[in-house]
Amino acid sequence: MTELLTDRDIEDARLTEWTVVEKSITRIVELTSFRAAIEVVNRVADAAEEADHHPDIDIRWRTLAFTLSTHSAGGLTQKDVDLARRIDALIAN
Ligand code: HBI
Repeated sequence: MTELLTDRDIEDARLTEWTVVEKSITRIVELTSFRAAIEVVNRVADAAEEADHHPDIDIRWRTLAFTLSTHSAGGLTQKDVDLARRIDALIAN
């Protein structure tokens, strides 16, 4: 069973670009074009498949919203923190 993280754990993870929304974390990012947004989505899809952990992805023109939670645990786990960090790195590149 993947351990649920405490609020303190999430604070300590210092995911400064992410917002805690109930039992998930969300990041919204605006890219320079729709194509650029889809390129990021495809890279995140590869990372999600590698991690076997998948964000909810909302695509609105060039604005993306990623939402992470561990469905099987009913909240936030280290898997969400790890993938959030990978998404941050993909967006930064
Ligand atoms: N993605 N966000 C998220 N949360 C999960 O619990 C999850 C997932 N992707 C695949 C997955 N779980 C599998 O391990 C099965 O639990 C469905």
